[in-house]
Amino acid sequence: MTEADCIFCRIAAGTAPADELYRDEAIIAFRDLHPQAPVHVLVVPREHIPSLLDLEPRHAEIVGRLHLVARSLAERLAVADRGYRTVFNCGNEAGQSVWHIHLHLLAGRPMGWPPW
Ligand code: IU
Repeated sequence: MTEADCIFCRIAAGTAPADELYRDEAIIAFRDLHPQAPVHVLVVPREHIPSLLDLEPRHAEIVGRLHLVARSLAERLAVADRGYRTVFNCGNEAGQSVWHIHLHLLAGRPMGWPPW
């Protein structure tokens, strides 16, 4: 998988469509194409990092910023008070299907634990 083939790199570059909610120099956020909750947003670094296993110490700030953007979107979408869930899936058994890290922001319905 090269960056040219990566759907999230293409969305970040503006060459693939997405229902975008946020964009800055390092992060984009857009609604998930197959939402699993009334609010389901993906918060994505523009840098192509295939998996959490590829994180390096230099990524510490961007990973923290993904959570700050998720919180700000939860507030903007008026779900922060009820509660929301953030999830990174890492690897096949965790259900990762797009190999460019992304933080799921899910909200708008009660959620069970543990996840299946
Ligand atoms: P996962 O954690 O890698 O499984 O999450 C990938 C998500 O990306 C999944 O929820 C898909 O519905 C979503 N998605 C998308 O929003 N737009 C796309 O073009 C593709 C996947 I491909």
